[in-house]
Amino acid sequence: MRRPYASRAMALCAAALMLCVSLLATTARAESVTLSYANFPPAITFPCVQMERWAKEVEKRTNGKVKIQTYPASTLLGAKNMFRGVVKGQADIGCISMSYQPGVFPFSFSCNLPVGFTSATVASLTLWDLYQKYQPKEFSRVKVLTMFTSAPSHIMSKTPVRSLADLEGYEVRASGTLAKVMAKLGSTPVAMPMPEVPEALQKGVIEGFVTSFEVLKDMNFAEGCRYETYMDLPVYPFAVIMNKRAWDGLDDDVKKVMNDLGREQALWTGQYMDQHVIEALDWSKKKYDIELIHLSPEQYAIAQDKIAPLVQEWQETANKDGLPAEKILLDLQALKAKYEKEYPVQ
Ligand code: DTR
Repeated sequence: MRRPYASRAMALCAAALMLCVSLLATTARAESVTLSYANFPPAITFPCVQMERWAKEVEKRTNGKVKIQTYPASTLLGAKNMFRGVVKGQADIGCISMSYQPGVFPFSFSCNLPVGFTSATVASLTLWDLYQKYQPKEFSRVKVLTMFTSAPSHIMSKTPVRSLADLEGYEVRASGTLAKVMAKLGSTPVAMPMPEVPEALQKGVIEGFVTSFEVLKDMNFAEGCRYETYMDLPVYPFAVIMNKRAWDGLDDDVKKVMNDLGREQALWTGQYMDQHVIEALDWSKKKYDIELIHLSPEQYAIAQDKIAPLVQEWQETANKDGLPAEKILLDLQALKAKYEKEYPVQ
């Protein structure tokens, strides 16, 4: 029995409406996607400052097609579960400090060694170029969007460190290779992610910590740690990683924007970091009258000699992990020399 005309017309209208809704939804999907970007330290610190810059650039360069919802200060994922969280898709994007997971990132630790980096700019470009060349398997489960490093590390402490003797048994926060560095110098390293340092200082668990100077301002450490000892210790490597399924779901034009940003963001972050260290030291001197301490040339040389063997130790471990360690170190030194010429320290 044929249905009355009216009900056939209503069925057609319903089908047309559903088609419009699905077309609108597809267009909307094609128009914009929002990606979550997790970060672990406070919003004012340099890993989060670079995150906000990257997010703004992606939104601008994709004409608003991609929006980035940022989550600083471990509000979505913390330092210790960042890598696993991104692999599992709990965040689309995340920033990791490889030094928090010794043994997991043997390749990245090449740039966490006492190899003489004098700036975050040179170290960041070196790390990025090495990653591009070697494509290490430690990042095979994610898409790496960019990489960068801290500036060289020094000691910031509640009590002054004026000689290596002052480091004997000295409880100091240091992660990754910097923990081994501090042990070689006779101190007692206590490894923890940066966000845990304020409480450890306040509770007296540590007397000081080792990292780059900008945290004197960014985390107001200058207030409680007024003694800063120049040590020219290794930088800390970072990577910004993306969940592979989220990456695969992006349109090709968006992937091109993000790929083009990779090296640019490494350079931007390195240059920001080097400039911000200068600003932070100036700010800390004016606000808290910090004391900048230089070891004697003899003590400085002894310290550098004590930690130099860590390079050979990494080489042996990295070879066991199947990495061409000697080749990586030769490339590292060549890239470092190239970028020191291109970006001389001010
Ligand atoms: N201390 C190293 C690297 C680092 C240097 N500045 C910051 C600021 C916020 C987080 C980490 C860092 C580290 O703990 O990874």
